[in-house]
Amino acid sequence: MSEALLYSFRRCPYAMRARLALRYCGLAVRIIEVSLKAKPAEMLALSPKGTVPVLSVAGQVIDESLPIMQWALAQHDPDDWLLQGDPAVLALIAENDQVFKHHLNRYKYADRYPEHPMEHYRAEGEVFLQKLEGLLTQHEYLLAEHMSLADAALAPFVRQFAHVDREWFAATPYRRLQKWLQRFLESPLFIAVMAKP
Ligand SMILES: N[C@@H](CCC(=O)N[C@@H](CS)C(=O)NCC(=O)O)C(=O)O
Repeated sequence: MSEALLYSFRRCPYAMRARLALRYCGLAVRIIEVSLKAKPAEMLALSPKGTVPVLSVAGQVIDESLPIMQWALAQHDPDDWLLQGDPAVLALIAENDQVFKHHLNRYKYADRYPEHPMEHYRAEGEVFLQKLEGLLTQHEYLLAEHMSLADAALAPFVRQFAHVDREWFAATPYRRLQKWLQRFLESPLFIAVMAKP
């Protein structure tokens, strides 16, 4: 197989989750850090829509983060991140991507959405945090006793939400979620994918 390339942006949560899965599966991938203000022509030639991450491997281009993760796990999934195809994994990721992400954007950039105060958007996003806290009362990780695709796909977004106001997040009653996030942030996998190029 020719060298796999990932066009990435270090702080983008979608690119983060793609890097997590690619590193976890153990395939050698060259990461190309791009400037979102000046995207490389080679990346746009592969994927004109201009979002990161973009994976180019063996003549194939995958330009959405979740399919990149699924491609990686199809190559190698030593710790059963796919949870043997449990549909709860994709359902939780869909809720994250379609609902929680929407509230996260409004909370993070509340000044751009002056129809409501920041607390309003935060409370909307908090509904999902409550759901995750409930899941963590059942298992050590979101859907199992070990990390899965769901944890890797959601954690970069929960991290962003928590970091908008760290003191607020630390003061919430979501003790299990706080511990889950902390464990993720301190994991060798996350630290490795966040290393500066
Ligand atoms: N649905 C896409 C979303 C990717 C996305 O929106 N990435 C952002 C960065 S976090 C981006 O590239 N935005 C284009 C830009 O800012 O020009 C995926 O899952 O890969």
